[in-house]
Amino acid sequence: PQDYDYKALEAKWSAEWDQLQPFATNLAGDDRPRKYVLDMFPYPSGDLHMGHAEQYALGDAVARYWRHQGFNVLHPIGWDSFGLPAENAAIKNGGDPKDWTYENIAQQRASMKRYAASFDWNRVIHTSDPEYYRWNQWLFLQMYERGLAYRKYSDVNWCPNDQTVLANEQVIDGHCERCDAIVVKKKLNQWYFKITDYADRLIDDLNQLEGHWPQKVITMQRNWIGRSLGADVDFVVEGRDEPVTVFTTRPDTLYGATFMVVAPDSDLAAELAEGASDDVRERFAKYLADTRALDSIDRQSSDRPKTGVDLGRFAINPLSGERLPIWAADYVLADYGTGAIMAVPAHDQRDLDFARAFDLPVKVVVDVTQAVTGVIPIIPEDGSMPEFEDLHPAKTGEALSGDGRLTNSGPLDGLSKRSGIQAAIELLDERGTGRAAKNYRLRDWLISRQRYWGTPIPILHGENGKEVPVPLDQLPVRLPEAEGLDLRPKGASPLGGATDWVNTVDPETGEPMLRDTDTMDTFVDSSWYFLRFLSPNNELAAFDEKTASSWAPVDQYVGGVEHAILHLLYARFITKVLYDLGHVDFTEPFSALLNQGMVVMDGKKMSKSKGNVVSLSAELDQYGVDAVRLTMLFASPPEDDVDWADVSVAGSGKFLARAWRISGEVTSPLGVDFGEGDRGLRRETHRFLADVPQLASGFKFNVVIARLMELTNATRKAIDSGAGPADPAVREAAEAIAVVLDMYAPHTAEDMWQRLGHEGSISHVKWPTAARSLLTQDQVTAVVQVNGKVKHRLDVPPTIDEASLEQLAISSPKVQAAIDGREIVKIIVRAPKLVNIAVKG
Ligand code: ANZ
Repeated sequence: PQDYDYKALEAKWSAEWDQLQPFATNLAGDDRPRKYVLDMFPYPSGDLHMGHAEQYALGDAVARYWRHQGFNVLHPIGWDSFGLPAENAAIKNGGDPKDWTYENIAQQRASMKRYAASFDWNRVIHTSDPEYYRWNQWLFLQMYERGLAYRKYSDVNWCPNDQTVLANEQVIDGHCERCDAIVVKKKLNQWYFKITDYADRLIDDLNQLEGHWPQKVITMQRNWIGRSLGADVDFVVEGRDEPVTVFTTRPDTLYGATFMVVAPDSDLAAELAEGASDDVRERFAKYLADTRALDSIDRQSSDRPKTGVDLGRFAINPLSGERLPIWAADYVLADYGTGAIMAVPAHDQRDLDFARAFDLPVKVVVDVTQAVTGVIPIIPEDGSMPEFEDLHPAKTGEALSGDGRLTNSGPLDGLSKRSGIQAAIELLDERGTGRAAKNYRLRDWLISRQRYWGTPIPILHGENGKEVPVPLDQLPVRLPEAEGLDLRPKGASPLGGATDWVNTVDPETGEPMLRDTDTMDTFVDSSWYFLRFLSPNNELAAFDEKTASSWAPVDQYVGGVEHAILHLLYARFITKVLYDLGHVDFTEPFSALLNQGMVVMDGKKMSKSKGNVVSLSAELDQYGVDAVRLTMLFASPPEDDVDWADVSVAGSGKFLARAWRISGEVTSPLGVDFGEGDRGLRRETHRFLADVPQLASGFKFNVVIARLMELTNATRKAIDSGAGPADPAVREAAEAIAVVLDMYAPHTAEDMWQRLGHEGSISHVKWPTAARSLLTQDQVTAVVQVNGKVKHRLDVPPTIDEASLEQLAISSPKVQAAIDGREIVKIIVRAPKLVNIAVKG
C-alpha cells in the first residue's frame, strides 16, 4: 500500500503468520534459554471483550519481549470450557451445552487470531474434551488412592438458585460468587479434596513468591488459609468423664478466663444441655433453633447484641482451679477450633461484650500500663500515666488486647505476652492438660457439583456403601449425551437421569453398581492445565514429565486479580500434590504473576446494565488491531485500570502511521555501517536501546511506548531537517523502532521490517544492544510543574521535541500522582526545559 492501511496490513500479515507459523514452539529442539509465558485461559462465554483485549495485549507483549531477547518462548492458549453458563444457556434456549461451548470457542478463536496474539496454535486444549477431562479423572483417582479425595456427609454451602453446592472459596460474604444468591447450609454427602493437609506448605511457600507475585495476592492467600498459633487447653467438666478442649491464641491469659462458651450447634452443646435441668433444656432448644436461622455473616458480626444460654454446668480452670460457668452462645462457631472457647473478657472484646450483657466477672490479668520492651503503653493525651483502675474493661467497655506484664496469674506473673504464651504452654504440657496447637481457617475443598457440564467423578457405588474406583484403563468415563436429559437444576445431578449410563457393574466381580452422578468443580480442570500444554495430545499421561521438568513451572503468568484465591490456591495445592506423587520436580506452578487492571468507561466497570460496554470488534474495525493493542498498554501501567473514555485510539493509529512511513523513506542499503551515521540521532537510538529492556522487563510498557514516540519524532526530524533519509543513523533508528514496536503492534512492525528490506518475520529478531560509547550524552534537566509547583524533574536529551517531552512528563507516575485524576486544562511545553500542566481544582 502507498499509505498506512491497517486493514491491508492485517490481512497480509495474518496470512503470512498462518503460513510461517513463527510462534509454534519446538519444546525439544534447541539450546536457547526458555521462557514459559502463560495467559490465564478464557471461559468461552460469548465473543472476546475489552478485558480479554487488555490481558492478551499484555501477555503478548511479555511473550514477544522474551522472544526478541533470544529466548525459546512457549505461549499457549486453550479454553476452560466446562461450567455452568453453557448449561444455563442450554436450559434457557434448549440445545446442548456442548454445541454452545464449541460455537463460542470457534468465535473466540477467530477473534484471538485477528488480535494477533502470538499463541502457539498447535497446543490448543479444551477442558471439556474427553482427551482432557480423562486426566482430571486420573488426578482424582491418584488422590483417592492416597486419601486426598474423600466423601463426607456434612453441612455444605448450597446455592438455592444454581441448585448446587459451592466450595468455601466460592462464597463471597455469604453470597454465591456466580449469581449472588444468599448461600444456605444443607447436609449432603459430597466429595472433598484434602487441601487442609497442605495448609502449612501453602502458607510457607508463599515466601518463595514474595517480590514475584503482587503483594496483595500473597496477603489474600495468607489470610484465606488463616493460620493461628496457640494452644489446646483441656478443661475438666463437672459431671462429664472427658475434659472439654478449647483452642486459644492467648494461653497466657488463662488465669483471666471467667467462663466458657460452646457453639450452640455443636454436638458438645447438645450433650451438655442434655445433662441440665428441664428449664435449661427448653431454653437451649429454642436458642439452637434461633441460631440455625441466622446466616453466618450475621453470626460473626461484632456489633450484633450478644445472646446466649447459661447451661448450668461448670468447668475447672486447669491452672487456677477456678470454677467457670458454661454458656452456649452463637458468637462461637462450631466448625472453628474445637467449637468451644475459654472466655477472657478483660482481654477479648467479644467476650467482654458478652460478660457485660450477662453480668459475668471480668478479671484483668495483663497490666498494660507496664512497659514491655518494644511496646509503648497506652498513655492519655495529657501525658499522665493512667491509673490501672481507670483502664478496667468492666468500666470502659474496651478489652485490653495490648501487651503488658501478666498479673493475678500465679507463676506467670511479670511475664510479657510472648513469654507468657510460652510459659503457659509449658505448664499445661507438664500437667498434661494442654499443648501447643495450630488452627486454620482453610477448609477442605468441596469438589462435587450437582450439574451436568463437567467431569464425571470416576467412582462406582455398590451395596452397603461399597466404593470402587474406575480402573485407569477404563478412563475416560465419558459424559452421557445431553439429549434426553433434564438439565434443569433440581438439587440432584442431571446425570442421575441417564439410567443406562448410571447402571453398570463392578469391573472385577460383575456385581451391579451405580456410577457417581456428580461432576467435578471446574476449578479442578484449571488446577493443572498449564502442564497439559507441554504435551497436549499425550494419550499415555496427563503430561510428559521430562518436558515438565525442563519447561515448567510457568515463568510469567498473566491474568485478573479475581483469581487471587480460588484458582491460584487450587493450582498451588495440586502442584504440591503432583510433586508429592513424584510427577513434577517443583512445588509452585507460577514463578511470577502479573495482574492486569480492568478496562473501564468513565471510571466505571463496563456492564450491560450500565449501558457503557465498548465493543471490542467495533474498535478493531474502526482503528485496527495494532492501534487498539498499543492503546491498551500506553494508557497506564499494566496493573492499573484503563479508562477507555480517556484514551485516544485514533492518536495511537496516527503514531503507528508515522512510524510506518519512516520505514518507507529510508534510502540507505540493508547492512550499511551505522558507525557512519549522524551522532545525535545515534545517541538517541542507543539511549532508547539501553533503557528499554529494563523498562520492558519491569512491564513499564507505557513508558516504553512514550520512548518509541520520542524516537520516532527524532527520526522524523532527522529525515526532514537534519541528516536526511540516506543517513545510516536513520536506518538504525527505524530498525530499532520496528523491533521494539513488535511487542505492541505486530502487523505494523512486520511490515516496517519488510519495507526496510529484511526477509522473514521480525518476531525472532534479537533486539540490538546499546553501544556504551554512544550513551554518554549531555542531558538537560526538564522541570515538570503542576499548577505552578515543581513536581518532577526529567533527564532528557537537549534535542527533545515538545511532543515527546510532553508525553514523557504526562506518563511519569509522579506527575500522574500530582494530577491525581483532575482534569487537565492546559499544558505549556518549552522543550527541553519546562512542562507546565494546569489542572482544575
Ligand atoms: C482466649 C482469648 C483471650 C482469645 C484473648 C483471644 C484473645 P483466631 O486468631 O481467629 O484463630 N475462638 C476460638 N475458637 C473459636 C470459635 N470456634 N468461635 C469463635 N471464637 C473462637 O482466633 C482464635 C481466638 O478466637 C481464640 O483465642 C478464642 O479466643 C477465639 F485475650 O481464647 B481466644
